[in-house]
Amino acid sequence: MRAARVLPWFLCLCVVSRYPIHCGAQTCPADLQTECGDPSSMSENFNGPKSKNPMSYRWYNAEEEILGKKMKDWMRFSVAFWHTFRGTGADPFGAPTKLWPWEDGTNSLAMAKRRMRANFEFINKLGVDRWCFHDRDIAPDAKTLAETNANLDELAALAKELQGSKIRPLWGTAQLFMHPRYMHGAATSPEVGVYAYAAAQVKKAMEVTHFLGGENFVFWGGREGYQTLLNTDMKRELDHMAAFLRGAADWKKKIGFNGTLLIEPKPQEPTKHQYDWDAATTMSFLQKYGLIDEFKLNIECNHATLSGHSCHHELETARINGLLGNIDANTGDPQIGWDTDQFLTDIGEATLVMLSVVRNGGLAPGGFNFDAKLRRESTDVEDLFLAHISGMDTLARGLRNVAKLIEDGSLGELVKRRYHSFDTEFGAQIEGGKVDFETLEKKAMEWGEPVVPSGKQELAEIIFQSAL
Ligand code: XUL
Ligand code: CO
Repeated sequence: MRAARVLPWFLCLCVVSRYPIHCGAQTCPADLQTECGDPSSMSENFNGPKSKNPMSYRWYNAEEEILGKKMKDWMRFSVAFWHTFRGTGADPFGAPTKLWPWEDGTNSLAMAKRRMRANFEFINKLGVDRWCFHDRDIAPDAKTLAETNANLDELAALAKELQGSKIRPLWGTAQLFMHPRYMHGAATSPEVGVYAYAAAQVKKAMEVTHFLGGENFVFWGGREGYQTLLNTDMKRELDHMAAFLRGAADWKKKIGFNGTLLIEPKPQEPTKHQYDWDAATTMSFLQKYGLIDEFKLNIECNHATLSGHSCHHELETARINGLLGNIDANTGDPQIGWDTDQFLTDIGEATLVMLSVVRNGGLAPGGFNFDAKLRRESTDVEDLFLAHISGMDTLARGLRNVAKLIEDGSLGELVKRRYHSFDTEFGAQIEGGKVDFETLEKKAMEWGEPVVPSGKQELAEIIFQSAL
């Protein structure tokens, strides 16, 4: 029997890895009949920065309090099912490279269940409490929508059982870009049947997310955009997208789902121009269509750099407008122009990201979703652990750096000083919108040529660097 042949694979990992993690307890064996064991987690595996064991956390100490919150509550880490369990390493030039021991090469329901068990064993061992999924990653498509929904229900029931009382989806979403029916878009497809199908898919995916206790629901407009304006009525498509999102917000209320609805901006790929280009474009769309109170943003760092911004810029744009809901934690490659979805390993970048998170007072009910994948050439099961540990440690180190910057106070002081001239009675009147141009002209005449202070950028950079 195949199920019997698929050994508890993480047990195998314990044997083959050079870096033993907690190997005693195996959690949910691939054999569907066997009960799940007691999961042993790595989250207590904090060995500190001097550790030479890459299978331990050096900076992430889940229970440690930093800036008034436990690290785990600042971070709210989540594993992305699609990268970690559906990523094959295939690219336009080559075949899959990741032949995980639990995969049988089929897209069957039984395989989907085995994969789901692998997912929860991984999450438990990593010691995180959250996961993210697309409907179609976790359950196979069938011939009809009704049959596909039935598959999804089966997988949702299994996921609920495996989640136990601790694990929840950070967010769920509907995959509206892979199937050929969505080639012109989903909500922005010119074909009304596709619009209806997409709505039905979102409706069901939201119900499943709600059933699993999910905290957010994401809309990434995979193919909501255009390849050429010559064949596209942009206004009509944007109107359709707004109507679609309105319908989703209404459905959320109807089913009593309290999760946050999140839009994930991305400028291009797969389309040449995606409508949710960046945080500012998405915000203006939401404002125009009266949807601004129904949605927040899920900022992805690699998407930010594709749009010509830094991740910090996108986070701050979302934050200062009360729209920072979640972060898809990843990074791109400065020499590659597409969405490489790499785990974030740059400490400076992580510190800037955490600066926004701390200023936001945290992300809850959002968190950090590792929308990141192993490189094509990384093919060992232990690489999945190493990648997540490295990503978690990098952000944890960023948080520790932010604590240092706040404790030191000189960066905050430098910024405060920069606007010092507005910290006056007259400045306050301007900021309160109470000063007209005639009064300003009078002042300009009276004051004469202003003395303009230095921007102190180099000093700001020195202060920042000293915290890393
Ligand atoms: C694609 C991307 C997606 C969304 C979810 O670039 O980021 O994985 O996060 O659909
Ligand atoms: Co993403």
